[in-house]
Amino acid sequence: MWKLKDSPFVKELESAKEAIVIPPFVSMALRPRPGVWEYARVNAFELNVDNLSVAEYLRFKEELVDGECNGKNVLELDFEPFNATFPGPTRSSSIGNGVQFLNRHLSSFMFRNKESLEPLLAFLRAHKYDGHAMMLNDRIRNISKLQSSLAKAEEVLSRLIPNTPYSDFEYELQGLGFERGWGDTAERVSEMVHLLLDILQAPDPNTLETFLGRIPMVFNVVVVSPHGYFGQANILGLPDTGGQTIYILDQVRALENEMLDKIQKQGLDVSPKILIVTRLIPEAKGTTCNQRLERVSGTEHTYILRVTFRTKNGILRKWISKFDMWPYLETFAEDASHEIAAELQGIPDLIIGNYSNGNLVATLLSYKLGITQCNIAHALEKTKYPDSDIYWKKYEDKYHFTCQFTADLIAMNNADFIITSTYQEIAGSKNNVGQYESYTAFTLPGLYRVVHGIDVFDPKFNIVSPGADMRMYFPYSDTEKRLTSLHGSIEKLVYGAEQNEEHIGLLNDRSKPIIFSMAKLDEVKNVTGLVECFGKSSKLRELVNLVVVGGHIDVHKSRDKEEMGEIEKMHSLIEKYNLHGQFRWIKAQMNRARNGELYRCIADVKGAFVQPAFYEGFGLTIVEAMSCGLPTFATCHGGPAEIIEHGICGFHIEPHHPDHVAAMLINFFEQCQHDPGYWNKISDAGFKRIHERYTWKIYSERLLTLAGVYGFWKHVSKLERRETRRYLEMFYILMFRDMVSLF
Ligand code: UDP
Ligand code: LCN
Repeated sequence: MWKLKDSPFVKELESAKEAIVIPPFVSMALRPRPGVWEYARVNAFELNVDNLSVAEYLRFKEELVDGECNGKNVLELDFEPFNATFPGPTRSSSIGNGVQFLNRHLSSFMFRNKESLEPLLAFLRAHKYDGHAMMLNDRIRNISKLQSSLAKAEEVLSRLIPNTPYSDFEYELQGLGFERGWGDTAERVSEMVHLLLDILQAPDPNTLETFLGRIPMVFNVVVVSPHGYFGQANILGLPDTGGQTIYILDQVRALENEMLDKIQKQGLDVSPKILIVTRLIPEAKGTTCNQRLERVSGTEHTYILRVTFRTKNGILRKWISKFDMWPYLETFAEDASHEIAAELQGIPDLIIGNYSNGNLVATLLSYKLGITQCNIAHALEKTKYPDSDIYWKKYEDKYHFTCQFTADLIAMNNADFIITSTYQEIAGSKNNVGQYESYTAFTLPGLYRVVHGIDVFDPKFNIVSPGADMRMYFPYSDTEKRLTSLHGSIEKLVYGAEQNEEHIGLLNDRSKPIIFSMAKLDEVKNVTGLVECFGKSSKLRELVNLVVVGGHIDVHKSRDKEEMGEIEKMHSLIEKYNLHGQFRWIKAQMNRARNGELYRCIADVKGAFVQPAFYEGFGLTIVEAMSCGLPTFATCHGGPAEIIEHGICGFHIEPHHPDHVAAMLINFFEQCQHDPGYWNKISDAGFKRIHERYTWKIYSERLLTLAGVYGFWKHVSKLERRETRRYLEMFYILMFRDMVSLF
């Protein structure tokens, strides 16, 4: 028998992500696969279906907002025409691998004949550091000469033993037209020479990527992260200060090591420099955020450079929320450009923005200085707050999302490349919309309508996942490295009888494993949801204890409204479910070394880590816990769904169904009771997963290769995107400036 549910129409409906009902019409946004959208309208009276254009759909959607949509001449933003002639991949599975696509496409295009190789030659000849030529000198003026010189160099090098230092044959190569930058030994120079000869003969995208990745192009890097308290001590748990800060501090260490290694291997004697540009906060609350310059520990050439926020009325002295920063950023960027120039005695080669505010500043700087721009979002707020675009007015006072989404559009379209921690960040999954994808088409009624905001197929997107600092987050079984001197203080933290501002609650039965969670006490992190789920399940409470780290215990110590609400909720849950004896709440912990050991101590008692957020951009705590060998249960909404392979190296949980979460935890701990090998199996697989995919070493190698490749293509092709930048400039001046003037 024919069933309605098997009909093509119902199949289509299954891909609907949104439906708007304004009788007699039902308009739908259909998403047959990640990154691909179609729009349709059903007339429920006449039972017919029409396709809609994106603009028609958005116009219909605007009708939800009283009267706002009636304005006929709404500003429509459309970035599609700028990229229309530039192909992108079409398969959803290729999203996030932009560099590969770009190399394949552009190498076939560029290497059609000898003339089309000229830009490569110009690029190699333009290479300089501090005014000194690198790679090629004036003796090589055309491709034929380059080819013949390479052949001669090959001959010279073949006569040398592989580890002959560059200085021994520098003079001879210089005579052939080569300068430093090819390698530090005969062996490495000869590898580079072969790579280039191969490219000139028969270009292959992988060879091209290896060659470009090796050319020393990045010596000075600027990383921008204006919000929160950016420092190295006493900052975690302060407002707006979490994973992003950790990410950047780990990132710059890894990047410096990789740059030093690369520079040395290419035979150069150059010191790189990395500057993290952030806000200087005069009232720094016991942190170093009032210092202009601070060296990053564990590095030689990396500094935090702080620049004040100022207006015509003077310097802003206090911390302000990331949601209120928009009016300060243009002046901040201007001031920062002078400070950067003073520190570097030149301009950076690469600028990396972080989060919406940092990416906007990176945009202003890259526009001004003409340098390669990389964006990192960490988390885009749009997907965190459902309908924050269409109902923007509801959120405006508290969050100023109009500024944020406008800044996001400008920054993501200006960036040369964007790196994300996961695929889902770009294009979601089969059923969930990606963070960037949510900018494809949306409307801010009364302000503007975006018909093509960003294309997730754009080859600027690349997945480069972060890791965890292995000096701190290593497996519990690595007994020799264990920080046993911290065990006394951890013991007190978890089991100590004292009830104070640092910790409350007791664990009466120490023989039980511990479920552990650590996060900022924001609503979206849903730590209170985990406590409630535990409180409600007598079976789970029988099997395990619960320990959570986060926020303040004393509500009067908090300065953050959202956190205050969560603190009060936590206290009331303790009473409501009478958690005494089975639950411990520890305030936010700032000592990362001890936090690493804490994860391992939880592993010692065969516990598990639970990350119950309603939404998590990436989730560094998950990588940390798994690095320590702690079996991990994490939200299926956002990045964790990708870090963990469900049932193999951890588990996905659905925070909206706490009963299921409890059942999964019960099932896990019961299984561990019957078969203690099960815990080890998940623990080992978790560690293996991180080791293979989520390390800072893999990250920094990749990031530098991308900087090289995008820098090259920007130089030699139309990727400079001048027309897009002009359009963005107008949008910035006419729209964004106006918005921030209303603060
Ligand atoms: N963290 C910490 N102490 C706390 C809470 C969090 O050291 O009390 C650290 C945690 O170890 C992790 C980071 O802060 O390195 C949080 O990053 P994540 O990506 O999990 O979330 P975010 O806070 O960035 O949303
Ligand atoms: C911000 C977040 O919200 C987290 O999900 C990430 O792990 C963190 O930044 C680092 O990228």
